[in-house]
Formats: sequence, structure tokens, C-alpha cells
Amino acid sequence: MPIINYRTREINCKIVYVGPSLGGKTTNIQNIHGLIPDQNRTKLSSIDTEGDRTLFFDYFSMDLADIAGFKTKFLIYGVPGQPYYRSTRKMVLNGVDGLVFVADSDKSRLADNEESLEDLKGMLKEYGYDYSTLPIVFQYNKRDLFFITPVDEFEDLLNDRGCRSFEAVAIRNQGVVETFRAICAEVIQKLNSTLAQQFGSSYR
Ligand SMILES: Nc1nc2c(ncn2[C@@H]2O[C@H](COP(=O)(O)OP(=O)(O)OP(=O)(O)O)[C@@H](O)[C@H]2O)c(=O)[nH]1
Ligand SMILES: [Mg+2]
Repeated sequence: MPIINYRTREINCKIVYVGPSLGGKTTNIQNIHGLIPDQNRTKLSSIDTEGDRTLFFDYFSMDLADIAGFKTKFLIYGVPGQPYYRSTRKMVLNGVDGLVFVADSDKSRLADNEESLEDLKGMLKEYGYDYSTLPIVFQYNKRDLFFITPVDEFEDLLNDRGCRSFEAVAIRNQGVVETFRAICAEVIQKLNSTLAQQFGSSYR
């Protein structure tokens, strides 16, 4: 549920990149951040990293156009994928409005993808969020590698809800924007129906 501040007429929507460690979450976020004009976004803070591994989280915010007279922002987060950092992941998931699950296509990481999704579902349940209705988009990253999990197998194993999914090579910026657009569209669609419920359909 987005945070709607009626006094300041602001809406904040939180999008969180999740998935196994080294799958490419930070790479996605860096590329998206790089494509947004400076005046429409904050700096990217990749708090506490060790080489390629996020130890705390990645974060920036971007301004959208006004929606129904509310100044609307997207807050973009990337969690640390390493199993050890569960409590940080859970904290970042608090108040999530949309998820991007970045899977690692490297065949040897198949079980890590499944474990990461199970871990995610567990944390959402602990918050009382309904996984079956929360906007989520899947990204099958690292399609440039030689031994990769076929898309059909990923769809069977991970995408049991039949959500939108994209193949990507995030280091080459392929599939990154498409994935981001898809989750933004879903979050905005849900926001519109929330606003319609609160103000009636006349708010548009
Ligand atoms: N071959 C290949 N490597 C990639 C791709 N995307 C990211 N990488 C590399 O994979 C490594 C990990 O990427 P990150 O974006 O840091 O992964 P992460 O999901 O943020 O990892 P954690 O922070 O540990 O959870 C880096 O060396 C990236 O350059 C890709 O599409 N193909
Ligand atoms: Mg990272």
C-alpha cells in the first residue's frame, strides 16, 4: 500500500529489487539510475558494499508526474542477496508496493534462485502481505552465460503466478528498462485503483 500523505499531497511508492546474491540487482539499479535525468532523482546510495556484494542496501528516489494532484515518487531499493543478511532484507521489504525478482540464469545457481524466492515469500508472510496479489515482475538475468537455465524451467519453478517476465543481460543494459517499466506500470495501476476506492472514480 503506497504511503499517501494528504497534508503534503505526496505519494511514495516503494519498489524493491530482490533475488539471490550476485544475481544482478545492483547492476540493474545502477543502470536505471544512470538513465534518469539528474533533476528527477536523488543520488544512488549503495550503502556498505564489499566488492560486488551489497551488505546493507541500494537506494534512490525518483519523481514522477503528479497523479490526481499528488506529487508522486518512486523509492527504489535493492536488498543484499546473501542469505546471512535476512534481517536487512526484511527491513527493506517493510511497506513494499512492487517487487522485481532478479534471477541468476547461471545453471549452477538454480537452487539459490528457488531458495531466495522461498525466503522472500516467508518474509512477506511474516509482515502479513499477500504474495499472490503484490505486483511482481521476474527478470531472468545473465542470459549471456553459456550454461543457463531455460526460460520455461524458470517459468515453472519461479513464476507460478504467471506474472510478466523478461530475459536480461544487465551488464549490457539489456532487459533492464523493460523490466523497470513493467513493474512501474503495475504499481501505478494498483495505485490508481487504491485512489479510485478512496475518492471514487471521479478523482481522475
Ligand atoms: N555475465 C553477466 N554478469 C552480470 C550480469 N549482470 C550482473 N553481472 C555481474 O554479476 C556480479 C554481481 O552483480 P550485482 O549487481 O552486484 O549483484 P547483486 O544481485 O546486487 O548481488 P548482492 O548485492 O550480493 O545481492 C557483478 O560482477 C556484475 O557485473 C549479466 O547480465 N551477465
Ligand atoms: Mg547488490
